Amino acid sequence: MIPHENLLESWKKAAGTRAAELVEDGMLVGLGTGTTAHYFITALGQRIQEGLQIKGAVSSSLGSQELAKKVGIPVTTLDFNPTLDLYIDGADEIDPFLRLVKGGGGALLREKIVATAARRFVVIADETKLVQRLGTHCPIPAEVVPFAITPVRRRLEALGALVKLRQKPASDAPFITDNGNVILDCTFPDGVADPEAIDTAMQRIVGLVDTGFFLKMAEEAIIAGKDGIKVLR
Ligand code: ABF
Repeated sequence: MIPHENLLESWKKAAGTRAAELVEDGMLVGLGTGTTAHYFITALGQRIQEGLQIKGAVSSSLGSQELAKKVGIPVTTLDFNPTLDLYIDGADEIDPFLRLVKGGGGALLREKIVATAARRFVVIADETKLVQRLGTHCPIPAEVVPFAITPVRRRLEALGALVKLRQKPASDAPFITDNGNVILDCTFPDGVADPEAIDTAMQRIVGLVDTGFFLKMAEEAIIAGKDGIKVLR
């Protein structure tokens, strides 16, 4: 059953707020993207208003950076601070091995760059994001150089994917990422039985910049749902 929207929002807020408690004085923090990360960033801003002093935060999207500035979080870049202490971000799907699909918001490449710059990545989500098999509820996004759309699409189809060029909401124009690329959303009809193998095959396609698979990256998940908050490791 799909939870009522208000309930879903309260779960996202609970996960985001709990994650803000992980931030300590002097940390360099990675800020995720999406509605759950939005609650985290807002809660972190609140803690900073109350006296928490972090060294700085790197955002995984221009949208998150704007929000961070608005709520008083000191922003920095990976050029000044290439190693972060902690990255907090949402996900579209989380499997029992903490393998993730991300990129529903289109920020997958920067999210992966920030995630790999961090010593610790904690994923935050409501319980509707938990799946037994990745690719069950959402497509696997691939960020692709616009020049290569057609050859990349053919190679993805040869891997068994149904491929759709992502469009801007309520428009015929393609969605363009913060890096000037497009997104090809790849649906695997029975989900993805072997994410590592499919990820490796996708990554080999020239012109495909990165995939929305985040494998062996998150070490912890804060999941909020009808029974409260659970931490998965
Ligand atoms: C980002 O936001 C993405 O990687 C993922 O697609 C999405 C999750 O969004 P939400 O928290 O709004 O469900 O983290």
